[in-house]
Amino acid sequence: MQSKITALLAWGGLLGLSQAACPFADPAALQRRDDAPPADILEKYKVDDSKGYMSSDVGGPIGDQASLRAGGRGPTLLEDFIFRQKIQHFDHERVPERAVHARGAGAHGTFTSYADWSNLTAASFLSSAGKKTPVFVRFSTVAGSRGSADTARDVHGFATRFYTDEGNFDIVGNNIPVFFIQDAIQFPDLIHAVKPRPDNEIPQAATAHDSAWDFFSSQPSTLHTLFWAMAGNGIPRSYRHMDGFGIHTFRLVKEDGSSKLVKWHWKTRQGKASLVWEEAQAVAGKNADFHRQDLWDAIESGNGPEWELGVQVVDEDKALAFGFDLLDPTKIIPEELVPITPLGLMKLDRNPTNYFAETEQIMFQPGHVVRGIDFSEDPLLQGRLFSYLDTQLNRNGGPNFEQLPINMPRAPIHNNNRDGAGQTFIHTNIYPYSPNTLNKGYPLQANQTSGRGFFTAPGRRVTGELLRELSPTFNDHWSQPRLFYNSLKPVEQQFLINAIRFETSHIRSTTVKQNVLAQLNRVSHDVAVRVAAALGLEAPAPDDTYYHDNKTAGLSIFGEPLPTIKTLRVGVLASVQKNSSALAQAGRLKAALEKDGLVVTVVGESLAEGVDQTYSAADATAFDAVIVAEGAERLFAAAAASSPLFPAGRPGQILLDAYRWGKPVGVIGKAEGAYKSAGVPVGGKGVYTAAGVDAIVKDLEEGLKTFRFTDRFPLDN
Ligand code: HDE
Repeated sequence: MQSKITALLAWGGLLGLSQAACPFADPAALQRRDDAPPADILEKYKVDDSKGYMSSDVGGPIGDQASLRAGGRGPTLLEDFIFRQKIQHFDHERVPERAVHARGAGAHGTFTSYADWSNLTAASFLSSAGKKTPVFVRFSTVAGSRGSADTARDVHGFATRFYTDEGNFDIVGNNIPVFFIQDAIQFPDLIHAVKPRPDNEIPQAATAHDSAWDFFSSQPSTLHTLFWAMAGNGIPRSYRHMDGFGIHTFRLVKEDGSSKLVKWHWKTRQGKASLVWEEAQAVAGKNADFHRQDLWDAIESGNGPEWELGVQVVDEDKALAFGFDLLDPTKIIPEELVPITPLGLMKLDRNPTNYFAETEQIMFQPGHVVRGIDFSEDPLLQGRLFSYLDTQLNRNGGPNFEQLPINMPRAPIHNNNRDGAGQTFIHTNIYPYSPNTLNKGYPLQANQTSGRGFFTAPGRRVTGELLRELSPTFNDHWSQPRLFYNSLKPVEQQFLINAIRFETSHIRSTTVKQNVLAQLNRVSHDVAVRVAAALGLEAPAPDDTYYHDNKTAGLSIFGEPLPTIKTLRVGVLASVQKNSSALAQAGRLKAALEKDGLVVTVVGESLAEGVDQTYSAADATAFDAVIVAEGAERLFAAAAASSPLFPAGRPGQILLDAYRWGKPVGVIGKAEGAYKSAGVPVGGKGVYTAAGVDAIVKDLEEGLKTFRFTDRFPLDN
């Protein structure tokens, strides 16, 4: 009897749904805005399966490894509720994946305000120095489906939820500060054009096809974003090595109602870094989870990434002062014109406990704003304010998705919204309407002066005739892509051109190719000529209406040294069989590099002690730098290619690929032979030789700051 009682108690705990566990168990709390629910709502919903008996969804103990049948060889019975419940739940395990941004990864963290920003906004999470707000961030690619590879060339989502003490605030941004279109009504067209072909669903997570470039070249507002995506921003080294942007102009509103126009920026503290395209394609095959893994590992190792949140602030009457319209989401405000005011720091330091419950079910909306933050009339933003709510209804199958633990605000909720599928609140108020007298008028109406309510910035004035067209202030699609191109280093311009060549070489239609060249030519004759050469077509004559020589700082990715090399990954190639002292040296090298926060993998022929990975599995895609330990160079020799333990030539291939992709490489000991047999030219920048461990560590760490040695990549001229 005693043991039965213990077991019952255990089941109650397992389900995690006891009275004490409900965050709103105390109905009186619902009546008072100042009585916030517990900070860590998620903890209350965690289910610990490490003890107790298996139970059905309604709590009775069950065994579920065989279905109930009539006789050992007979049919399964309809009465088998255990079978039905298990299979039925499985059949409904999926919700629709996101229509865009389906592939992603997320993490928890904290945002800390640097100061009291009441000179800018009434937002409570920015109201004092050191104020901390929990956040969840989801990074993503746009075009690919949920199972697509992380390193597809794409715009990357950077969506942040602040669980502020005055409700949830989402910055649903990207890693590129501009967008393809200016009016939300064109979004389905854009996405239909970039998604795979409707007949055969090819290609997955790629824009290298006719329809994408047909749309891009017919809709020149896409050019600016396209240029960013074709440069390193489309293939970041990791989510940690990219900036984020809110893109649209928003408003910050002060207590007194005055407002300013702002653009949100997330600046990475890890430094910006990008893959190179040949590498990104190889990574997609070797490790489709490359970015997801990187974020997870960095957080698990205690090196969670950080971003500084900042704003560019512009007076309300200056929306047209810069030669373009601040309501046009295809434009940046160069930082020389309006510098960024840093507001606070975000650190991600906790991985999700359950991918589906947290990362998949978080439902961001640009419409999730808090007091002190207001929208602008940007027509892209205006459309998004409808779309995200609508899509969440579709994904969740009902209106109660904000009650899911990952979506639930850390502020009390009181309103007259009722019922619907999956309602989890047990409302005690039997007068769910306003105005009322029977519930003493509760919940009260909040506004600017009572209840710290929302208020629309009084600075917003809307007048005008009804028209179905964009303002002529949105018409220049070519000056800013040119500004972007001018601001890149020559090798980055080359990468951009190589990317456009790659993409456009997949186009079959000559008309589309010609249209692409015509648009590129409006941005830059140089780009058009160089792309046309690869397509075997003539570039049109210069079309110089929008040509200029302006540049802006801070857009370059390659060539800026990284502020930190912590968590970058080094592969140390050693030979177990032929030279055990190489393994000992690899161990010393590993210890020295790990002291500086690098992640080191020692590669050997087999998983002997001291070896982390075998040549049969290791690959240059997994390393930011490769070092060959003394004696291992023999592995590179042709004779070693016949080793039964790994595919022909693997060790040399790892060194060569690392070199080809611009990474620092080094050899300890007899370097020349090793480099020669791998096919790596000796003596260039970032190609190190050293007598011992100490000497190589210094060189290598310098090399990792440089990250990529871009002089290894040929330029057109
Ligand atoms: Fe989105 N977008 N979007 N988007 N977007 C979605 O919402 C949409 C746009 C962005 O990690 C969807 O929950 C329209 C700009 C991110 O969960 C959907 C328009 C920017 C994410 C949707 C845009 C973004 C989404 C799909 C044109 C950068 C992933 C599932 C007006 C500022 C968020 C979902 C996450 C997701 C619609 C344009 C960023 C369908 C109609 C501009 C980071 O609602």
